[in-house]
Amino acid sequence: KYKGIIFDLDGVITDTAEYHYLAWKKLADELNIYFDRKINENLKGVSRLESLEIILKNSDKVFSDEEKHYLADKKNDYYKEMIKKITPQDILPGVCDLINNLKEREIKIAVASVSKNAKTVLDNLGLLDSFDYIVDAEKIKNGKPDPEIFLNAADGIKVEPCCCIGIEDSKAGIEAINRAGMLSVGVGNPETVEEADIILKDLSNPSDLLNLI
Ligand code: G16
Ligand code: MG
Repeated sequence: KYKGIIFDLDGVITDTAEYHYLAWKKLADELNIYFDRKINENLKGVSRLESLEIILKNSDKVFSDEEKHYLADKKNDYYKEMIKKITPQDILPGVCDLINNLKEREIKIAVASVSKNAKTVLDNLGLLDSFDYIVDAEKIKNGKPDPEIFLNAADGIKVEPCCCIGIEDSKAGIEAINRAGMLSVGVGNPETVEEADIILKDLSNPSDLLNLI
């Protein structure tokens, strides 16, 4: 039934979700703004500027657009420094097996990430040429939870949305997959992905997913 699988990047293929958290935490600490892992769950899958807006809700100060761009750039500098160290060893357990199995079965695979750093991360992981299609911030107008990014990915691999499975670790991402009319698979924090059709701890056992196809 399913002919295409669309992977989120941060938190699904590799643990860059942790680096995003650490970079935001560093910025928030510098600004003396309260920020913790619970708040961070709402930032997953959300664009850089929207993430900053969520963090600034815990500050009484008013920031101009110019200041907001400066702060977002600063967070990105911290993040870019962290992702320099990424190597193929940072691919999460089971992901390579899964990719190889899907290719053998001629299932199309895509990446859907709103990150402007997606291609750099995939390149450092050695996965830039492993996918049939990649959609990142450049190709879309609306971020998750809008379904646009997943619909763009389905179009890119030429599979009807109803024949696609989307895999996500974020609340916004699961909503985007559901709204795109795809089967949603949530990994990671079960509360964050509670709206998913299927919830897995991680992808370390590829047959969890292969059994759905
Ligand atoms: C990712 C992360 C988000 C991040 C966003 C933008 O989305 O989950 O936390 O804010 O990208 O990233 P950047 O600042 O690098 O453009 P996704 O869709 O890969 O989960
Ligand atoms: Mg993610």
